Amino acid sequence: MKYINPVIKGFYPDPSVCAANGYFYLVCSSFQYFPALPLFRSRDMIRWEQIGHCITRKSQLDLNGCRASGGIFAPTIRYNNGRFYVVVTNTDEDSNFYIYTDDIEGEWSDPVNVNRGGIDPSLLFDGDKTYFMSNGEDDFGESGVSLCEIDIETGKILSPCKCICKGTGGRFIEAPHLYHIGDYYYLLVAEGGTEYGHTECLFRSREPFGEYESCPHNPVLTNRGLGGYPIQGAGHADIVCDKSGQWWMVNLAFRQISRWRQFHHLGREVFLEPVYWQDDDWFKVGADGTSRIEFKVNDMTCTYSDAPEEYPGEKWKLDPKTACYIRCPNYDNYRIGEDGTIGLKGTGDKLNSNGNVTFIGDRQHEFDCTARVNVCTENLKPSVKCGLTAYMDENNHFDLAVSKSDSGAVISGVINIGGIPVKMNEITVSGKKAELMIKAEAQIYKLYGKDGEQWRQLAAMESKYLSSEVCEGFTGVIIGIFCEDDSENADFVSFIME
Ligand code: 6LW
Repeated sequence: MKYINPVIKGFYPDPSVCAANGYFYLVCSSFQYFPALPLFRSRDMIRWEQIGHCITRKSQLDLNGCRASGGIFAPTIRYNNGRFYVVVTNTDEDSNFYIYTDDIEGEWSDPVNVNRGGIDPSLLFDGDKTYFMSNGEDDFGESGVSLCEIDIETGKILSPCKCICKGTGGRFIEAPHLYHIGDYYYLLVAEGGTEYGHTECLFRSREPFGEYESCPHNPVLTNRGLGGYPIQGAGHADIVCDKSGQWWMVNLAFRQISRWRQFHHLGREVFLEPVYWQDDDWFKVGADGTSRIEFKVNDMTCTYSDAPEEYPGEKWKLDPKTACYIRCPNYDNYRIGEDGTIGLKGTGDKLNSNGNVTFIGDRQHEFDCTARVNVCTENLKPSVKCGLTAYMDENNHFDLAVSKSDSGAVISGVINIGGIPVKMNEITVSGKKAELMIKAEAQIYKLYGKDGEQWRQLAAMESKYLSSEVCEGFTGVIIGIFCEDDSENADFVSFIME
């Protein structure tokens, strides 16, 4: 079997996976975006389809005022007795909760709170017991991975919470996942932080509360030694066994924009590695503990190569299954047509604020990406500003902004870096529409407006200014359309997707 990493491209960090009913299911973090917790399905761990989101109702989650890269962090998905569970942190409220469903294609429950601190919660179903863990302080003030037993019906804590692992010494011990396999409890944790020093470490114990011993070849996964390699930051992992008995690890990592430019703006993505059990009941991961671009997986071992040199390009589109909104969308301000037409009604909330701007977007999955949209300008009001944006967060985004002018509409290229908007060039267009295009390459974004028959470049900026290294935070670029309107009697503006 041969496959190319990442297996899920674009901003889908902190993957967690489980197997059920002949499928694998995977969830990711979503931070300030709604619906929250993207949910994927696969038959083979390689080809993934996003089937929806686990949090779709505002009664499940209020993201009002949520900071960029705040909100929903690091879920874990598990399946037990016919029921799926996702346990997660809302960092804006410092709360840990789980939701569940018996119908993976349907709605998920309201949150059940677990009164424990820390982030990156996880569950282990073990016989008739359910264990809850997170990284944070235990009942005795000890920091690390803290474990307790809970009642899965109510979320009530049933035992003292005890620190079971402090890691191998790397900073930021995170993302604990506990498994009962054979005679051991195996604990996977990430260490080193989610940047270039990221690692994944393995521990085991005969009892859930410890003592845990460290795997002799820790970290079991890291790319920190592969300077200049296109894939960096491998860590934050979960494992699962397929029907043939082969174990797999999913983890996050990111693609840096070029060999010697240590920036990434597409977000942390989902990578897959084969897991090989050893005679001593430890396991090894991937290519000697590293994540690589192309794997060939055999029964007892794997080989890898670094093809492809270039990832394919993409034509960006808004897919209703995968699209997302910023914070708390008011769905009355959106009209999504079957024919590729979208109506957006602006409010006083701006793209540059931490409010609920009228915005719908979808992830950029490839470095090379073209996004095209036409805005109907016929009835554009003077109070409207709308357009197309490559959006990292409210302070960092590259926009094509359309507004009304005496002779038609003006298209401006506006670069926002660090919260400072700089207008580059603009053109005035007559006629019924303003045609907009963003063309991205690994190292640069170019923004165009159509002037008669000619595309005119209205702005250009290096992609590194939308990267996590510059903007901080945990998200990746989402390309979207937006509309702002300060007036009392705002109306819909039509966008036609090309
Ligand atoms: C998440 C932490 C991490 O909570 O990043 O890579 C944080 N690891 O485990 C946000 O995604």
